[in-house]
Amino acid sequence: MGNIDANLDRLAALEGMGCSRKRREDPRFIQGKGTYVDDVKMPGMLFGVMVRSPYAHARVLKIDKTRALAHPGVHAVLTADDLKPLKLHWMPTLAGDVQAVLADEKVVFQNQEVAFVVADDRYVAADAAELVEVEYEELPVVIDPLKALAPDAPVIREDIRDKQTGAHGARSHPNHIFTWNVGDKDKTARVFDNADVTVRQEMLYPRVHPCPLETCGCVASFDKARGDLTVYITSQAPHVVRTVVGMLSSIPESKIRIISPDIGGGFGNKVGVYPGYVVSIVASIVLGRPVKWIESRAENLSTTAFARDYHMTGELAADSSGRIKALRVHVVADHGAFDACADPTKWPAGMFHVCTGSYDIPNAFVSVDGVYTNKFPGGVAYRCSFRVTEAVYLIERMVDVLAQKLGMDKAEIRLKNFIRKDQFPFSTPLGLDYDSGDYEPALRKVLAAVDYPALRAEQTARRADANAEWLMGIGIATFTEIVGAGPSKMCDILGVGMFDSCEIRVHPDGSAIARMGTITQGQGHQTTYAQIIASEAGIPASVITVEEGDTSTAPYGLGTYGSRSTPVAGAAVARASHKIREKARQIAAHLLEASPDDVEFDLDRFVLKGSPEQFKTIKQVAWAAYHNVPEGMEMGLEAVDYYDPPNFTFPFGAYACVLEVNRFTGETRVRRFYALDDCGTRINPMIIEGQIHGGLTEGFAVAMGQELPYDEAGNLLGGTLMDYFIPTSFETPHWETDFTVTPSPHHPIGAKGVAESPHVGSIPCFTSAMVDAFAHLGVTHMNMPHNAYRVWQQSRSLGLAR
Ligand code: MCN
Ligand code: CUM
Repeated sequence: MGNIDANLDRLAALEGMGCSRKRREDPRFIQGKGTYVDDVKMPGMLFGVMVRSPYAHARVLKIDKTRALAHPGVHAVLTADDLKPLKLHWMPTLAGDVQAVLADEKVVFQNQEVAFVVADDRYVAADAAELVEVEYEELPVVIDPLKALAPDAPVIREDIRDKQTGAHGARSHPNHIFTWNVGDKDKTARVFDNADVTVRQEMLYPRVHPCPLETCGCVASFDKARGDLTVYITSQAPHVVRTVVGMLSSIPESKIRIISPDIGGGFGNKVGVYPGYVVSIVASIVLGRPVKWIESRAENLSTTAFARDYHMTGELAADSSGRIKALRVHVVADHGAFDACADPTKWPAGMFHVCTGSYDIPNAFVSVDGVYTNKFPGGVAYRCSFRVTEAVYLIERMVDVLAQKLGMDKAEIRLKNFIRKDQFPFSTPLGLDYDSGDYEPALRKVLAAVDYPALRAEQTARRADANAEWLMGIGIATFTEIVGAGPSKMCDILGVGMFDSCEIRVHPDGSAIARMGTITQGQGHQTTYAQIIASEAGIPASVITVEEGDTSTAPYGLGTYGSRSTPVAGAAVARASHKIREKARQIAAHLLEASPDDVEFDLDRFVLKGSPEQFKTIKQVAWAAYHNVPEGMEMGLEAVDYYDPPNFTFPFGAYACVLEVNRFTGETRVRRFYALDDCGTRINPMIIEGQIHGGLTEGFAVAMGQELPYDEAGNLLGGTLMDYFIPTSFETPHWETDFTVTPSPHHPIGAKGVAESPHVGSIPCFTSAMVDAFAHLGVTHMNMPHNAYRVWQQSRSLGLAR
């Protein structure tokens, strides 16, 4: 008994995987002691402010900087003409397109970067920006992506008007970016032709924005004497920024240091390289002084990486029993005026082809047309797993629509079509190989938890009551996520494969530092990576420092997005830990004067097999590593691992939502939201729950209120927080969470990513519940956002409200 207690004490002291260790980063943050980019102050630092276009599409006839330059405190006003000799007026995007750094002869979206004013402080720069006189000639505007390919549509990108092929194949129109087809078109068509039942539904996933608390920004500092460039930057991928800056500037990467300090939320908004970064660097090189640029909220909401804007049409074919036979999808994807989608996969619609979802659908065909419009660029951001949000929304909506047509229950149709546990690994008709899953128990657990039959009975009673003011909607979503970009044969950024890395150094006293190629923006990496090392190498998490974000110290890595940190870098941590453990075992054997084969790892020590009283702790081994190692072994105890995963990981979940909808006002109340997630091996249950709460809250925001609409002239309506919905604790529902554990078979510790799942899964669940409130009246779909005004309109159109 005593032994077991002692072992439990040793286990607890490690704070390894499975332990809800408190977040190590929070004491700093809650005391206001974080260091964000805007906290960085350098001697002689200047400030840059952008001059932006008021028009969505216009020729730039003339830029007069005279008055701005004469303003006291102004050091420079940069325009495209100044960048031209440096060949920096255009830059490559992550999607194989080019983007104007500063407008070159024309502007193609409202708030596009036109000039950059550098001055002693931000106020002076802002005043001087007003003095830059730009003469525009307005051009006709294309806002609706469905009209972008019309023969007479205005040409947005005159720079590539005659380019017949883009980064993803043939282009059919000057506003056309790509057509991406996946699946078997003819076979799918035949199944549709012969199906018992087919359904078709158009839906819009509106343009939204992740709106992180901290906007984008940087401090660029070029040291002329040393020829070194240092950039503090809000980046989710600092090494990638270094490589891009190296390519653009021809400064060797060894002379570039990119530092992502604390980041106040990224959510995919901080993956790309933005004009503000580039011009700050140029300004610093030109002026020889550090230059800071920080976006305003409005600039962030109207120029840097939005999300979605997917106009989707889905079709399902099924037999009369509800067995799905085929899926067909067409998408018009609005990428804005430059294709700057932060999508590192080789597919132009990212992982959209996960849209067969959790279901065994034998035939599928998907076609996506990417188009240019006069809106700001982006598309991949906001807990999206590279278009999985859109894919899951589509299939979950379609399955609901089919159930309605067949008069089937929406839980039943899902249970009928799930991929079964014994079918994994499962190859989908669109070419993905799901690693593991166990969908049915997950949904059954949720149905039991919310007492689904009772909810349906209550709803039936409510529907029967003609005077009921509150309608009741029940939503279900059972989703399959795809995270962990990625196998480098499928994912790269500008040619760099998407491995990730970890370097661990164990110091003589047994404490350690782990340096990572990823960068936390709030996900708690400093806490959780240490837990993996604790479990896998026996070093207590409390003495492990985790460092990220400085390219001069961290091993090259591709950064944090697409919930890839756990599936990719987490695997590198485990494997580096195993290397440490193996070397330590050899040293322990040497100290125990035993053969390494007779020595085994046990939690925090190395034990002589058969005599557990004879052991060396990892702490003792660490000390020995610096003075007493076996003959011929290098001193020191460190390891590095670069991990290129063999496949993605496929987390999944089952969600249920109960919504109360006021038929007179359109007001809604989330009565219950139950989220069951399966992310394989769980490293820190508390952090997972926090991530899920965050993702659900953002899902609620998107489903219920967020959108970035435009008027016909290309003016962004709602690009400030006066209009853009950010839920506070007041609006946010109460979340109930649950889990199952289905490890990934190919990940060294069986872990899958989790951070985006709640966002991906909750949004269709909200819509499912919203539509369900009106389903008995024949409604099959309602577009987001489900704000009170729009819901009231729906209610009124059905005669339920005045
Ligand atoms: N985790 C775990 N066990 C697992 C999986 C994850 O304990 N099986 C823990 C990890 O150790 C990590 C956290 O959960 O501390 C998230 O891990 P993971 O799912 O691997 O996702 P990433 O760390 O790669 O985070 C990226 C993801 C993305 S793409 C967006 S968008 C998003 C999100 O994280 N942006 C965020 N969550 C965010 N949370 C905060 N606070 N801020 C953001 O900007
Ligand atoms: Cu798609 S948002 Mo996250 O990948 O940073």
